[in-house]
Amino acid sequence: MQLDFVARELTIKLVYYGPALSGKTSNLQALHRLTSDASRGRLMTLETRDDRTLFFDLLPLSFKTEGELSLRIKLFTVPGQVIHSSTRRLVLQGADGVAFIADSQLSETENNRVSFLDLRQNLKDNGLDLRKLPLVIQFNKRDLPIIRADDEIAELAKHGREPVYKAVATRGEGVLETFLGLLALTWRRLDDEHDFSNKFKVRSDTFVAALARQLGVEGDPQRMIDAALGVDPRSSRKESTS
Ligand SMILES: Nc1nc2c(ncn2[C@@H]2O[C@H](COP(=O)(O)OP(=O)(O)OP(=O)(O)O)[C@@H](O)[C@H]2O)c(=O)[nH]1
Ligand SMILES: [Mg+2]
Repeated sequence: MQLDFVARELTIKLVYYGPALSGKTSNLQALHRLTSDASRGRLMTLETRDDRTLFFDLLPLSFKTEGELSLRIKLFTVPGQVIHSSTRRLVLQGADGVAFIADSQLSETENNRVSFLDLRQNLKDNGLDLRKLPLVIQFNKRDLPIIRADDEIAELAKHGREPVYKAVATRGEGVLETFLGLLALTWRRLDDEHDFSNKFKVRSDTFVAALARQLGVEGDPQRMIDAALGVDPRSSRKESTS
């Protein structure tokens, strides 16, 4: 998070993390397609011909809030391939929230697990604690045939500490839900810590809905956020028992 108090401009950083080919870049591409140009900047991607992100993708978004605050959001993806660990660590620096994009295919279960451990380690190396960071989980590729069952994901969500969304990123399904859920969670955390809504006269309860409207989101943003399984993104995360 960066705050320019004089310009009244807040910049927050959200990172899409996960194993190789889970659909992180596809999420940003879908967000870019689904939003109007008024608030979104250019999507910058750098990949090889077979869809592998080499460094990172970046989608900048900017908003004028109802109060006196300008908000800039920088959405990053990390490169999922195992060899790019140091790049992932670099991209994670200063992250305010993370969306973990898991691949629903049964064959990818182990890769998801390894990537989640890698996230925890890279956060730690950056002085961040996974248990304290705003985090949502997306199970992507729900359209493929051999995937983890809905029941199993519901069960995981019930016992986990993070809101869980299901998605088909290539069709844009679940993409706005995941983004708005992460934004709601992250805003809540920052506002609790820094009292931005009071300082800048921003209405906290309608904050995410107002931003969603500026993004040109069709449909009810609140219902999209509520599509989460498990923990409600608008409430605090359950305290860790481990
Ligand atoms: N069937 C299906 N394919 C998907 C879905 N999401 C992404 N893909 C495909 O999976 C491949 C990898 O998607 P990317 O978005 O590039 O994956 P990534 O997570 O950015 O991969 P890295 O950059 O290597 O970490 C592409 O061929 C996508 O078209 C989905 O929901 N369903
Ligand atoms: Mg990518």
